[in-house]
Amino acid sequence: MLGEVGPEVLRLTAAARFANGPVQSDDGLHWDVTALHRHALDGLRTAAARAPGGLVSVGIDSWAVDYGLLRGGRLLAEPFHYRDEHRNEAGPRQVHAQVAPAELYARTGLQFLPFNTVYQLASDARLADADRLLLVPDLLAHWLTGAEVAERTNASTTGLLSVTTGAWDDALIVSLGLPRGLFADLVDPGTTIGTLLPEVGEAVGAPGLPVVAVGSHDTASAVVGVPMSGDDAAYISLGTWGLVGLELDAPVLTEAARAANFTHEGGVDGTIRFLTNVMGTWLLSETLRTWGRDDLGALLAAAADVTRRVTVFDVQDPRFVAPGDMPARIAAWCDEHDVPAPADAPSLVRSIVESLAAAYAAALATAADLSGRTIRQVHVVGGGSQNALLCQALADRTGLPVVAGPVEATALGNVLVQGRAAGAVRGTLEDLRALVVRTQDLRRHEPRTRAWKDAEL
Ligand code: LFR
Repeated sequence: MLGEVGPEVLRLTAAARFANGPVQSDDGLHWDVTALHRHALDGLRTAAARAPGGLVSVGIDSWAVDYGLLRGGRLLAEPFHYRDEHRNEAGPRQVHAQVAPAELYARTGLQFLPFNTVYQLASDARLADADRLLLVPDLLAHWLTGAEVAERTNASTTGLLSVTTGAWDDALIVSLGLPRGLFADLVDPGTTIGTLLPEVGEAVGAPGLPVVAVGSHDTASAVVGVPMSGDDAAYISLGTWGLVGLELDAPVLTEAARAANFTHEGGVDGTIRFLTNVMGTWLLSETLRTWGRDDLGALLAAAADVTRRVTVFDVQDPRFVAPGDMPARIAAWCDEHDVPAPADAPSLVRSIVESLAAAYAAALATAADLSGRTIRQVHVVGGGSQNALLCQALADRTGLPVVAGPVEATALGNVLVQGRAAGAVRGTLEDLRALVVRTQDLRRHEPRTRAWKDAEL
């Protein structure tokens, strides 16, 4: 994405878009990070050619938890993909035999997800050969600059960072038998990581371009781009996941928070994202992939016209995490729970939408309970904010206004942090968000009383 940032300007244009699917190998599900790198360089070249006065900097964000292992600066193999049913079984067992879940939570504040880096490492045979671990954005930054750093917001998703100090938890790393030297020095968003290596700068037409750390965890950047103010707003960063929560400045490390699986991820400017991972648009995209269709808009329009009540199922059931035939998995869930499975495509899509909205409403209520905050407004950002049926269902179920947008909150949060580092904009997160409000298209959904009760079976 090419971004333009100034005191009254915040604009994005897409320089390149490309698919980023999983690749199945004998040893598990992988990312094709080599292809990602190539596409990123192509995009950078396009962006450099289009930027009127040239590029000022580049910042990288991606999904969290996954990593490349290196030896002597070289990648050992394509990184594993966290949505691997089988690889995720052994890790938690092994780690919990060494450190109890309650202690892990007290030290790191991280929710239990079987694919947290700490669990993936426990069953990664390649670890013995590695001398460095870099999370995906840090790996790309390494290829651009030669530097090896660990950007702090993303490092917080490894399960190895202290929630109280924000530093690597050395004692935990040692008690899990991990080599401390694997982990690079931490940097904060806004720091310059380095400049493009001469051959890279040449290839993309931007010699000497600084690479600036941003909230390199996509959710960290997305939450910078949430147009909220005050402490009564909640957010849902809605992409493949629905990340539902609040921004806090102090952790809530209670047993209730652990039981509810609420996490404390590191945010930009030392903030804490107190949230839980709920299923997101993954359920819809895998359903469409199974059907061989790409007309989500038409399906959602048909789903909006469904007047029959539909089944609300548990979108958090672990069977929905790995890639596969979601319509069949939903039908199996309904069978097992003795409720009618949706009979046709529009009903199935409506059932997914109502089930997601119900899960988000429940997570929002839990966030309010655990934190003692009152939520008066919900922001939905990311690709899923374009799903008006879902945003309206959420307003109806929570009884709260839902503000939808911006769609590209992550890219906006990324360029805002770069813009601030370059001195093009100034201020706190509140100031950056006010700029989002002044410049971006937002849509408001008012709650309709009891409408959802007519939709649910
Ligand atoms: C969203 C996200 C979530 C993280 C999941 C796996 O894209 O980054 O925040 O829990 O992907 O990394």
